[in-house]
Amino acid sequence: PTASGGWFETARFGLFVHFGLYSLAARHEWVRSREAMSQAAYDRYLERFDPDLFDARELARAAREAGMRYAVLTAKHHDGFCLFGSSLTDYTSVRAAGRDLVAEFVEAMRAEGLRVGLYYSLLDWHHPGFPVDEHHPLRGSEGGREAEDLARYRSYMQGQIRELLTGYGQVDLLFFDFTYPGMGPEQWGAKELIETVRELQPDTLVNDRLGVPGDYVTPEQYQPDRPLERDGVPVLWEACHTLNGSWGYDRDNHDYKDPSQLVRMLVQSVSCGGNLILNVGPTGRGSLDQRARDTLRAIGEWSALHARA
Ligand code: FUL
Repeated sequence: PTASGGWFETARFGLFVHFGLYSLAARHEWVRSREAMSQAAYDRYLERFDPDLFDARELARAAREAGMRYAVLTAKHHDGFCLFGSSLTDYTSVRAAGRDLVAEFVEAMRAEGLRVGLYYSLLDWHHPGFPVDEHHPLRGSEGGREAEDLARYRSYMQGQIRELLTGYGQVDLLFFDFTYPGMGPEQWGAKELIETVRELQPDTLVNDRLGVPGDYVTPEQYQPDRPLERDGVPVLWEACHTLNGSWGYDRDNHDYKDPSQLVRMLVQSVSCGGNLILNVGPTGRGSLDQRARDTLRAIGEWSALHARA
C-alpha cells in the first residue's frame, strides 16, 4: 500500500530540527567527517553532552506561532548518535544524559497540535558495520568492508526503525537520509525498511532518499518554481532549507536569510503545491539561538496576518 498524502498536502510549513553531538562543536553537522575526526576525538562531545536547555515545549510553541503545522527531529544523524533510547546501542542521549529527546519532542509537538516526523540517517559513522567510504571520518583506513558487516548494519537500521515506530505513538513522517553512488537501495535494504514502515504504521509518509520512490520528494536548499512531477505525474514535495547554510548549529556563521526572503520561499512553495520545512539547529545545550528565535518570530508575525487555518 502507499500512504496517502492527507495532512501533508495542506501542511505548507514545517520545522526541521538538527540536534546532536555536532551541535556542541558548533560548526556544522558534518564536522566529524569534514575534519576527519577519530571516534576518540569526537567523544569529547559525548562526554560533555548535557542538553539542559533543550525544551521541546518551547520549540513546539515557537513552531506553532511561526505558522508551522509539523516538525521533524533528527532521531539519528550521520554521526550515529541517537536521540532516543535504543536497545541496540549505548550511543544515545538516554545513556549520555538520561534524556529521550525523541519522546520529549513528539509529546510536545502533539500537545501543540503539530504533526511529528523523524529524520533517520542511513549513513552511520559510529556503527562498526558501516563501510568506511569517502564520506566516513576514518576514510583511508580499513573497516566495515565485508558483506556481513553491512548485513549487520541493515538489521540494526531495521531494528531501530521498529523501535521508533513502536515506542513513540503515531509518527506521521520519516525522513531517511541519504543514498549516494555506491550506497543505494540494495545496500540500505530499502524495500525491507519500507515494508516494515508500512506494516507498523501504514499512514507514515516516507521520503525519497532511500533511492526508491517514496511518498514525497525533498528538494534541498533550492527553491522549485513550479509544481514537481515524477514520471509526468504530480508528486508531493517539501523544500528543505537552512537559516544560514548549515543544518547543525554553526555559531560563527552569520549569513542568515532574511525573514522576508523566507516568507517568499514559503509562498512560492505553497503556490507550487509544495511545503517548506525550515531548519533550526539548537546550540550544544539545546536552546534556540537568538537569530533563530528572531527569524521564527518574524515569520510568525507575517503568518498571523496572512495565513488561514
Ligand atoms: C543532507 C545531510 O547530509 C545534511 O546534513 C542534512 O541533514 C540535510 C537535511 O540532508 O543530505
